[in-house]
Amino acid sequence: MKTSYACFCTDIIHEGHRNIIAHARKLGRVIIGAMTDEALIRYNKFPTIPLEERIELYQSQDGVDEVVIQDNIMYDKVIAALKPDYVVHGDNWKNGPELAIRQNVLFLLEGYGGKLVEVPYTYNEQVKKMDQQLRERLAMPEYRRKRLRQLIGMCPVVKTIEAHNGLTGLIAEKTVVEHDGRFDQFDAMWVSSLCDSTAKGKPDIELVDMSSRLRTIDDIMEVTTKPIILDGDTGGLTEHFVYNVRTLERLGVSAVIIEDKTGLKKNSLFGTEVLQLQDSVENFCAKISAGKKIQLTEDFMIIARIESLILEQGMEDALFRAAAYVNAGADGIMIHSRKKEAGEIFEFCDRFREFDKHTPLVVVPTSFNNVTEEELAAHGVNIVIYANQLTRSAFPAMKSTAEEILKNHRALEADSRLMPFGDIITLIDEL
Ligand code: SPV
Ligand code: MG
Repeated sequence: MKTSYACFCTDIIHEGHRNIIAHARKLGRVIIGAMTDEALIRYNKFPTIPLEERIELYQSQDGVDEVVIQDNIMYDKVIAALKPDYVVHGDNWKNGPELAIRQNVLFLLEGYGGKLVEVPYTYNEQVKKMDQQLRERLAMPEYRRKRLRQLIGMCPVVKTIEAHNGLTGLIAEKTVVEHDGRFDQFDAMWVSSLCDSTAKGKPDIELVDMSSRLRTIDDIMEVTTKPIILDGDTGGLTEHFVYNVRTLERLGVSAVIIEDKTGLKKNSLFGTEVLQLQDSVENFCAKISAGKKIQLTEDFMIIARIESLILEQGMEDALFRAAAYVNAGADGIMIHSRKKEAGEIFEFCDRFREFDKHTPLVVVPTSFNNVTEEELAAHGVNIVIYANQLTRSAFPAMKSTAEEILKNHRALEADSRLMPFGDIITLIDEL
């Protein structure tokens, strides 16, 4: 008997999937591949049910004979193992990054005379509604909040990009690339104090107050599902910080990072060029502990950010503080540096890992931008934050366009650099 294979990356079964199963059934014995979480999250939405439940779900469908695990987006391993006579897939993978998967399948099938069968993609009101419901579920506070911890457990590094409004949130949410046969997307979003302030035309000195920051978070949450890490600046007064922890946790924010500075906070990238004061270890530990005591879920994370290297207080001070902050209850440590090379970050991480194997480490490679995620992961880093690159790329583009229009007294000359409006609105979901 012939065999047909289809890979599923879904948490729900709708008409489209049933249609694929029915087609596969006509061709032979039906084997369904269940994509592992680790493979799934590099190009699809985060799963809302565990792999075991997905396997059961697929297995329970009429017409399915067997379910196997597929642990890579590319089909090499699974096709080598099964040598199916047919691979069945929807016909909606002929454009964009997914085209590479189609080519991979065609190439592999050609090797032994297997065939690709493409089924017209089913998209109707009911399928649309089910897709939307799934997305809504991912956006719910109780699902979104815990996702950062889940990702830390699943990914070599949690790739995080800055977002400061709905549009940048959508870019963080939806950008998927295929490069050299590998898919990638961001895992989480960073609501930067620098970029949130800059977007409002304000300096990054804790001037933009929490109500305004919450407004930004809400705008992002409205249109995204990925977890959010808030740049909480110094956390403010401990008496205020505890209220903010409660609010953030309730909203479904996954983590707040607070930095050990006090007084008028300036952006770290100024380093010692401006007056900046580091908080005492005792005060900062008390703030962390107060925040941890007030939170209600196991999900929410308070991450302590150490400014010792920025303020040239030395490696020993940074490591001493790291141990103290973890002891005070910090769920993670962010170590910051404004050196061009990652040497001091590597040293900190290596030495930190000598006495703490598990507490997540966070870095922001803005100055030391030649370092790769793989190198950072090899030194024990868990979360990498690209903290300001979207803002810094958008600003010069907008400024040049404004100048071009002024110079020419019309918009034609600027046009070649503009994205057609039709492309922008494809980003935006309609209900
Ligand atoms: C931010 O993005 O606001 C940060 C990171 O705090 S940095 O600008 O590098 O200090
Ligand atoms: Mg900041």
